[in-house]
Amino acid sequence: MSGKPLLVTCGLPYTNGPCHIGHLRTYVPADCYVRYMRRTGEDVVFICGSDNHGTPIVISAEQEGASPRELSERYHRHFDSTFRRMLIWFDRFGMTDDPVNHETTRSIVQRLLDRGYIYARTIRQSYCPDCSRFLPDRYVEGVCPYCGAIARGDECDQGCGQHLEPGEIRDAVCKICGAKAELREQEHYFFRLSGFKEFLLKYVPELRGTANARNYALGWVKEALHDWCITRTLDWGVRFPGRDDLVVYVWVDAPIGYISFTKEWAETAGADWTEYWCGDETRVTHFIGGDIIYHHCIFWPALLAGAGYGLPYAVVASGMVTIEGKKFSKSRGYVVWTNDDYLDQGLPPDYLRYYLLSYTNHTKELDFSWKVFQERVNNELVGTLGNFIYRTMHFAQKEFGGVPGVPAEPAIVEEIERTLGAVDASMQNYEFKNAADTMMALASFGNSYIQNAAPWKLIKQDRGAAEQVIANCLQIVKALVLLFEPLMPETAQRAWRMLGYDDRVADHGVHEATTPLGARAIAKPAPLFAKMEDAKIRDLEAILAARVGETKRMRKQAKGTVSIDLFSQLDIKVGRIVAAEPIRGSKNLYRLMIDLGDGQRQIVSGIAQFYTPDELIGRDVAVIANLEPTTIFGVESQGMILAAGDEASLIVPLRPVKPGTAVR
Ligand code: B3M
Ligand code: ZN
Repeated sequence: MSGKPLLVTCGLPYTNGPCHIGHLRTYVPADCYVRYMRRTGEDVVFICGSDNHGTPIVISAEQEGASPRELSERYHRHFDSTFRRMLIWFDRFGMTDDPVNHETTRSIVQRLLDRGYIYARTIRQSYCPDCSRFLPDRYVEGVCPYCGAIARGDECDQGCGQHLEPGEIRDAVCKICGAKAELREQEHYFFRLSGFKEFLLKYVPELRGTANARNYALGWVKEALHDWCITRTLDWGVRFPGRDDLVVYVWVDAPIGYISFTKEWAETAGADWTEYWCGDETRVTHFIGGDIIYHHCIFWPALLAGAGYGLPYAVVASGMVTIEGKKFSKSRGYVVWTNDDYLDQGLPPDYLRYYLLSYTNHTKELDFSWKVFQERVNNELVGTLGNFIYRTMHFAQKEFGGVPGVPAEPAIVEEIERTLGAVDASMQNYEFKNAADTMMALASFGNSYIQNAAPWKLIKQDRGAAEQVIANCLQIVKALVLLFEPLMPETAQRAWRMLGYDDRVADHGVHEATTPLGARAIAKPAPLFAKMEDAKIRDLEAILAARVGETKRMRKQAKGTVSIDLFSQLDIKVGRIVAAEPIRGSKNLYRLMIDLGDGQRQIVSGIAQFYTPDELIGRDVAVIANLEPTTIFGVESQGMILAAGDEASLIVPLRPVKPGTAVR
């Protein structure tokens, strides 16, 4: 334990969609870590909030006919209450659109401007001539310049995953009206990330947290660091100082939210926020999804360093979630919604918390499946942990009316101490699965011990010996309850009550696991966990299957229609046939030369059986001009002419138009 208080944060959820199991994969372990650290005596503040800015929220709001603020408030409340239901309890859950964050962001940006870390540069950026507006981020769609996949303006989300700077995307199309975007000049502001290479080469290797965060980040720092454009032409967001037409990029004010929410918390708690964020050594620990390592290990520390703040101490990055072995996808229906699919089905938060924490290592991919969920609940929670606690307490209550006043034997205390040490090492290293497994191993140990010692037989010959056995078992129960509290707080509290305590288990340190319980009466115990029945699991599986089937059907139907965006990506023009000649070796093909206004194209077309070259030359026809070139009979074809029916009736303009005129 170092002198400084610990500040733990979780990545901020965007306020444009509900909470799902993918979110929980980060928040549940963070909450578990916070609870555990508190129980070792650390002073911990746990901070999060909703991320309200950025184009996806503006676009979602536009689609719903709400304002971005209204949409944000709605989802903010949703996340706040859902986290509480999942027993993820933040000390402060703020909003990035709140005044404190506007002020803090502007003051940090101003400081970076003053220090020369932010500079202005005129860039060419996508602009929609029809909407008369610049098109930031997701307002444009086009082709990734790195891999050729269809991408959105700020990220190649379906291809190589590259972050795209404004103006980088090719063949950009306006998301609002579908018009071809043009490039226009505008003055923007850049963060001089390239100037932080030396700093990051030193900082990143020393960063605490999980190795995946460090390793990925270091690889990227070694490759190249580009300056980031940190302004956007939007109304929604934090105004860039001195510019009415620009807001800062969402990835600037979102992490600054961590500071703002700490300030908000400190204000009500009567604490000093600078203790957490300023000075050489902070204990700021960020829990994030593995997809935002770049932002947290590279961009954010550079921003903090530039502005003169303390630097994050640790970054803990979780692996992705898959659903029944399939890639997590909201649009394909492979998603488990925290409320609809889990909590509102009457399932206890603790079961899901346990699953998420114990399924696999924190940095690995986690598959969620209802079958595995059932197995873990029934075998581990009901069969091992619940069973041991119940049989111990049942026997103690029935035979002794409660906890006998005998202390546990040294061998038992040692076993508990070994467990405490191993759990602590795992927790300190963010290895939640190992911690959970170690705890469960203590429950298994308890089960074997009580089975072998068989106090129900022993009591018939030697009541004192049976009393000792059950005192030993009760000590293990106490240890288990204290240890499992960070994972399953609700169940642990219930078990604590059953042990005859009337205060909060969370107010007790884990080191109390070995202190004697003291003689006390206990009431008749009740089982802590309930088995997941096959019928219930089938219902839950059916909900998921129905959603996947439903979205599949919707996607199939959608095959019949094409979005205006997609259509407008086709470059259809009127072209004049200026030459036509047969291709050697083929009965059907002509090599056509087509005038498209801006030059000639060679197109191979299968119409030789229906027209003579003379019938074709001089004709105007509809041409798809941006089809990927292909080679037919050894001749390159750079487009396609349109024709109807079995006899290739050519599509020709009714009234004369110039070659190159767009078909719309
Ligand atoms: N709002 C969500 C994400 O990309 C984003 C996190 C911000 S953390 C400062 O996972
Ligand atoms: Zn790409």
